[in-house]
Amino acid sequence: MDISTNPEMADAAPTPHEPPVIRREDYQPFPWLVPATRLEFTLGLAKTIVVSTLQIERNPAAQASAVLRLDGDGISAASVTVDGQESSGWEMDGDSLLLTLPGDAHEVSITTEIDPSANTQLMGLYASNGMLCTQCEAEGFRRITFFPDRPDVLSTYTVRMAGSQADFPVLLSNGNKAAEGENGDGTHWAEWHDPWPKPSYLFALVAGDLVANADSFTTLSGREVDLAIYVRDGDLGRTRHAMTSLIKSMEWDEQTFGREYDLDVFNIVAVSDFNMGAMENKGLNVFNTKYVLADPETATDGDFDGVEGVIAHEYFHNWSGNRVTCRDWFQLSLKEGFTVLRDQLFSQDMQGEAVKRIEDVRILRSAQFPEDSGPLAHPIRPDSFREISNFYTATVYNKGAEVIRMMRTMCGPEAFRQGTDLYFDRHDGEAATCEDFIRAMEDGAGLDLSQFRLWYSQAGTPRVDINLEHSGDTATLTLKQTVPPTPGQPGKKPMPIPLRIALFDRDNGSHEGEQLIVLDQPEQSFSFGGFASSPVLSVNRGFSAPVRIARDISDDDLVFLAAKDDDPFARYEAMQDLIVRHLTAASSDGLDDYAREAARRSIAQAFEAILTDETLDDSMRGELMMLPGLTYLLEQQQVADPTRIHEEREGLKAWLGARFEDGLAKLHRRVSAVAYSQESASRGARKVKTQALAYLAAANGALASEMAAAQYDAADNMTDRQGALMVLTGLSTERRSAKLLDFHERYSDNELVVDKWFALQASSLHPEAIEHVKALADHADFNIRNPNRVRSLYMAFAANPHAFHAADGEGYRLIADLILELDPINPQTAARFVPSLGRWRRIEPKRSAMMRAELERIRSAKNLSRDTFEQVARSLG
Ligand code: 0A1
Ligand code: ZN
Repeated sequence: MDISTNPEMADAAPTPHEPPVIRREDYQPFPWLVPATRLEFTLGLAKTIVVSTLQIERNPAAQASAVLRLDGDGISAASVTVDGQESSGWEMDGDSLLLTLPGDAHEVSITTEIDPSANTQLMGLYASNGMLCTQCEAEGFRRITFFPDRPDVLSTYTVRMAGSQADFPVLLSNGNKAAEGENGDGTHWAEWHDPWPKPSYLFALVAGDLVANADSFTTLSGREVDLAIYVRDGDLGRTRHAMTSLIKSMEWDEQTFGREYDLDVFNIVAVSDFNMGAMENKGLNVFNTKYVLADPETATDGDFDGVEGVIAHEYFHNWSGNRVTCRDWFQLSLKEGFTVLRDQLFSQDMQGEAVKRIEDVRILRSAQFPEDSGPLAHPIRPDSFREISNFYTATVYNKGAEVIRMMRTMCGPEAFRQGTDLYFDRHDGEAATCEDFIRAMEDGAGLDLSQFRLWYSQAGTPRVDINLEHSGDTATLTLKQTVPPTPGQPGKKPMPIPLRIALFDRDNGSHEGEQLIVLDQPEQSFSFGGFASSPVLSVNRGFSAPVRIARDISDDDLVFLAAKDDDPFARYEAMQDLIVRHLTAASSDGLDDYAREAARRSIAQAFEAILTDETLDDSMRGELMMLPGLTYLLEQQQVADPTRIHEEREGLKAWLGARFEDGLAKLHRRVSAVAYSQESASRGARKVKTQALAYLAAANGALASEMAAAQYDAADNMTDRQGALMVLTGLSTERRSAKLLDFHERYSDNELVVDKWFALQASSLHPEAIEHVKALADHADFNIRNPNRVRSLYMAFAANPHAFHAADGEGYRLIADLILELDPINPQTAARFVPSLGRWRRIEPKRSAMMRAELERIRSAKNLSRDTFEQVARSLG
């Protein structure tokens, strides 16, 4: 029998070259300082020569060592000189270069030669559409040259690059341009100098045939900053929104956090081949085109928001990440959690707090909650890893942001600002730790965070059980917290959980003011006087703590809150709770017809109020109309049957669609008359337009197909057109193929829109979605080397429950095959598909066994990357 199909044998087989575990507690400062670095590049797509010259001196704060260990990855040194003399005193230890040095300070120069066109991992220096660009976070710099590639070694960089004038008319690096010139032989050169000491992960270089949208910004203290967004010719017309977002971000950070920009230029470059969203390299941010290019014709409202949020995120890193960086990669949340919070607060101010908060919570629950309750759970400050790329997670980013947001909730925005001011003052120019941030918050914001530190070390989403009793004129709230066990952390301590609450008088529909209570014991009671009758509890308002709430509350009270709560998040939450409860019950124990009908009627009552409430703006109406996502629903059960939940959810959608057919059609008509703009009312109109269509499609395919085709044809923007096509793609109608064809033809020269075309089909409700995905993998436009394209087909598919969880296991096989094919090409992207299979323990036994078998099959493959190995091993763990 083939070893790959026999789990026992696979278990028994020793794993060759198991990548080592790196532990936070083993941190040691680097024995050498590198005050200055000079890099000289002779650029070519297939051959680039790099000469790096490091000024080094002993680090008085570290244990002395005569050996300088420089990290490398897949490179070799053509020559090494020390103080100008060719050296023979070096050797390779695996990928590292070791150099024994006699003195306290030296100049070390190393020459390497690399082939960017062969770099399919997109880490280090690589080629994308004829241009050269870099990605160095977290450990890509070592693929360019030998260096202490760790975030606590800060150096000033001078970069000289030379290359063909025709191929690379634009030559960019970090900092300010110092000089440039032509060589007279068809090549030219530029020299850049970045005065701010930085770790190697913030190094960047770009060389290519690019055009720029240029603008300028004057900082609060009067510094003139030249801004430029570089894109390929032809994309320039779609950079305006990114530029506006950048300028708004710069203003906002001055006003809200007192942070000013610190160079004379700020450049952004868009690349089509990129593993993540974007990268905050000092003065030279490199972006996935997805987060730069947007115009109404080709980008949805969601895309516009994505651009604004990511532009802000990367810009904000200039302080939270670059001026104050991380001591080691275990501290990643120090820069990422804080920067996500900063970008969330910015977007709240730009777009409106209520809807943005709801969206952020939805992301947390669909991406981070499952991580926290699965085999890959880890604290926001992890204790160990094998491959750091696997820790750019929703936990480090989004839960990290929630943890800092809780600090802000407990001390208020003014004290919070004092805390962040102190943090930036104290640690400017340093590589800091999460502990440094916590101390600055204690000292600057006046918080006592001794127990709160547990949020940094304990994984798992706390659960809070809530009970409200009423007797006499007193309401007593009893809260109980449990933090579930997670891998490596069987027992947990109680954590401080700040909860914003309000008690509503059920007769007059109002409350006497919101209060903040902090649950910091396993169990605690709080009493409130002055209630002649039992109040309705609104809890975790604004989602003040990233916890699961289990509340003992009637459907009637949820209907009350869904209609009346003055906290928009709490109102949304009441609606969600009502539906989650029903769908969970219906898909686990099963419901008799009477119980199902009764629950649906409660939901309908709240739904009707939402459809007809004239005080609601459409953006908020759209949020309230949204059914809870499947991932979140799956989370509610210890062991779930995804198909069953999916069917119950679709069943409810169809039932609501039928019951409110007239109301939904009327709503669709009303909002279809609203003209396109980026104003909130117009965006809200588009949101509910497609929502209405989706409900109608579940109930009355023929009607919805006609309406969707009309919406598609009438659309003067991508939000409406994509929404209509999404609905059509899920239906078995002739219009489906006609419009899909039309869409592809219309936008075939726009990669980002073609990505949408792939994703729409891979995530569709169509019963043959899995067959469509298989066919699309052979489509001429599919390219496994382009991460956006891979994600648009396979991430969308892995998140499509009825297709991915197909009863015969075909969906699991497809994803496992993809992981195996992609791993040797781009391990970072391949490893990101593992978590979809990793949830096998929480899925019903038949599917669970098939998911596990696919993980075993991957594990038994030869030469797995560190990335994929680690994720698979933890998932099987
Ligand atoms: N620091 C970036 C995220 C990032 C991390 C790794 C990358 O390598 C492929 C790229 C980007 C951010 O938070 O935006
Ligand atoms: Zn970031």
